[in-house]
This record gives sequence, C-alpha cells and structure tokens, in this order.
Amino acid sequence: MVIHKTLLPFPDGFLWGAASAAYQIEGSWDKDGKGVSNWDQFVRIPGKTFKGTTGDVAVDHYNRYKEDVQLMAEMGMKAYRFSVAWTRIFPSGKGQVNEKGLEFYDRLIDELKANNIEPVLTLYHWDLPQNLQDEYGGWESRQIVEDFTNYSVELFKRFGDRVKYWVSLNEQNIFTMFGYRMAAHPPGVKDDKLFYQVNHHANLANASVIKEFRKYVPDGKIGPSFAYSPAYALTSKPGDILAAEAAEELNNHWWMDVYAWGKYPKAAWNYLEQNGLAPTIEEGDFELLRAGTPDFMGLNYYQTTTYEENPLVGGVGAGEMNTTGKKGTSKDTGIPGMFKTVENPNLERTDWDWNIDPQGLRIALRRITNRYHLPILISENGLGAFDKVEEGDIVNDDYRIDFIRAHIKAIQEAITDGVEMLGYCVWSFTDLLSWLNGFQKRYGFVYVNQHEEGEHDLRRIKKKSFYWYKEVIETNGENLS
Ligand code: BGP
Repeated sequence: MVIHKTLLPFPDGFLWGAASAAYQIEGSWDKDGKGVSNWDQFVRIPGKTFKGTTGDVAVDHYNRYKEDVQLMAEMGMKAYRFSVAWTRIFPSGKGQVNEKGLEFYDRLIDELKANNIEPVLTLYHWDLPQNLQDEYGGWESRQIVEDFTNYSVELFKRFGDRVKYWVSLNEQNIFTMFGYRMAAHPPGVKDDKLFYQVNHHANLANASVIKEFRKYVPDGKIGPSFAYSPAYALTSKPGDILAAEAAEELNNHWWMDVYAWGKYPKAAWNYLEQNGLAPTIEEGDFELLRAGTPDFMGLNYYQTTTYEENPLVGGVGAGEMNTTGKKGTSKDTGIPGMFKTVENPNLERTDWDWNIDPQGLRIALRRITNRYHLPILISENGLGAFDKVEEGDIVNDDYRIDFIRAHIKAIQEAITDGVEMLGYCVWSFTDLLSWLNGFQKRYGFVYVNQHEEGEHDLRRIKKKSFYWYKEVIETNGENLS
C-alpha cells in the first residue's frame, strides 16, 4: 500500500540515536599526541570555510565528553554514532600507535556503555592524516588501502569487545566529490578522472576493512554510510525521466551497487569509459569488492534532488553551493548531455536551499530495500537551521521538531512497507561545526554557545526538541506529538 490504513510499530531494540563526527565536535586538535589531519590544514587556507571557522576547539567535546554523554543519558538515547580521528590513533597515518588517542575513545565508549547507550563507531569521517596526503596523495594511491586497513584493524582489536555497530566510510560520494570535483574540501582538486580513480581506491579500502572485520568482530555489524539523494524527474516528459534515471545511476548506484554487489552499473561505466574517465582496475579488484560486502546500508538522508534534460551543447555545468544561509543563493548543477538539477516546485527549502522532503526518505528506504535487500541504519538525518536563544536559556526549535517528526513518520510507513530498519541517528546530538557553514548552521538537540565571532562560553542548553525526542524514545516512536 502507498496509503496504509494502520502502521506497524517500531521494532523492539530500534536504535533511537544521534550522530556526530570527530572533527566537527572534538577540538583539541593537537592534544595528547594527535597528528595533523587534512582538515586541520585546509581550514587555515583563507576563504575556504565560512568566516574562517576551524575545528581547533569545535564544541570542545574532547574535554566535555562526560557532560555530553550525561545529556544523552538524560534523553534516554539508545545509540550514539561518533567517529574516530585517525590522527589520534596514528598521528602520521601509520607506524607507531598513539596510546593516548586510543584511551580517549576507551573512555568515551565505557561512558556510553555505562549509560546503556549503544556505540556506533565510524572509522572514517573525512579527517585524513595529512602525512598520507603529502606522502602519496592519500586516496589517490592504492597504498591507502593497506594503511586504512591497518588503522581499522587496530580499532577492531581494541574496541571490538564493546562496539558492535561500525560504519566504514562516511559519505564516500561527498568527500570525494567535494575533494576532487568541486575543490571545496581538501585536497581542493578539480579533476574528474582522478575523482573516479580515488573512488575506486576508496571502494577497495571499504571492502578490505569489511573483510578484516569478519575476523576480529565476528558478532558485529558493519556498513558504509552513503549520502543518498533519490533522483526525481521534473516532469513526465520521457527526456526528463531518462535524465533522472541517469542521475540515479551515476550519482547513487555508482556507489551503492559496488558496496552491495561489488560491481559498477553498466550504462554509467560505459559513459565514463567513452569519455576517458573510467577508473583503472587491477587484477583481483572485483574479487576483493565482492569479498567485502556490508551487513547493512548506512543511509544519510537529507533531501531528494530533481532533474531534467540537459543539452549536450550549451548545457548547464558546475553550479554553486549556498554556504551562507541566504535562501536562494545556490545555483543548479549538471553534466551536459546527461542531466541537470532543477528546483522542485512542490517542496519547501531550508535557508541553505536544501529540499525538505520526508516522503523522499520513504522512497529512499524502499529503493534501497528493493534493490539490495539489506537492512538499513539511518546514520544521519536532520535540519540545519538558525536557532535563537531566548531569555532564560530557551530554544524553541519547533521547526526542527516538525522536520524530525515527519521523517520518523516516513520511516514508520517504510517499516510497514517491509523495510528492515536498525535505527535512526539524527544529525546531530549537540550543535557542532558545519564543515563549510560555520557554527551558525545548527543541527543539535543541544545548543552549544559557540559562534564564528563574539562571546562563546561553549555552555550546553537543551532545546525544545531535546524534550520532544526524549518522549519519542520513551514511547518507542508511539508518541510523536
Ligand atoms: C553530511 C556529513 C556531516 C554533516 C551533515 C550536514 O554530509 O556527513 O558531517 O556535516 O552532512 O551537512 P552540513 O554541515 O554541510 O550542513
């Protein structure tokens, strides 16, 4: 059914949670032996981030993790997704282990477990050791497969007894696209051919760690987190439908097919080959890809994207992102002769021009289920907004409650459709640093008094959504009002 008469309840043990990433929350960027990451370096290049913001302090979670976990416990959170900073474990990406780095995550994990919060550990959320970038170009070299695997095995050995849920790569499609196509993230390159090669290496690395995982954490579950933006066609014109199908294949199946099946989709491969963009494959690559398939698909869902035809000659190329929060400043993007994005007249947008589309989440869940037959962990979903602290430390973020409520309803409809769901991690628990958008684009249930400029004592303030989500968790999703 599309319109269900009644909805199935959320399963027992459903992981109601929230998510974060090391660079965006920890701070203490050079403490206790931590090495320099690509982000530590990139944010220091003038003009790269909103008002020059950095994660040097972020929201100081490294020092305040106990307070943050206490807030999670108060909310009754069942799961917390966080990432490990590779440079805390191996300051130069490989070689000597930094015991102090491991100890920090030991403490965090123990604190979570003591409060009955299931840790969900992300191995890689974009902060690459700068040394590996300098030495061999990081993801540009096959050498990354070995180094990423060694680093991951270190974590499996150390935390595998306590951590059962693992995310391998966070949004491979985004960090490679921003890093190698749009030059908006490190290493700030625009090179389409390299982009596809880098992705092939990341695919191999992903499969390699999953393969190793089986030996060290046989009772655990692991999967990548994919930033899935389902493709819609603007109209029923066959040309638009074809454009949307091509986008679904090149922008989505290109990654998820490899994760789930160890192979690239056909028409997309042919297109890349004809244009000299296909990655170089070596003997044994596909065997490895097939040997390292995931237990679940991690889904980071924020929005859908709508497409239309794009002429080969004079078609739209690279667009522009809105990183200021001034509505309407983003520009459509496309590949001439393939597709171009276009505003969906049926959807509202956030101040950063992200479409608000809860039904799109149900569509995403159904498409993944039907194509890959894998359980799904929603590893991110949330609303970036300007929040205002009112007198008496009150934040009335009703817009966030509305957003999350509608998405939870969509999940329940998908469960009723037959989708196997492991959990739902809202982005984010506390406010944190948005990579390119500074601190003003806020996502948390907990406000953190941190700003681009001016006064910032980093104090934590529970928003209205904090109390609302607490009730949702307590009733296992029954009370959404
Ligand atoms: C995802 C990332 C997160 C987070 C989120 C919100 O792509 O995995 O790290 O940043 O998006 O995005 P933004 O901060 O750009 O609003």
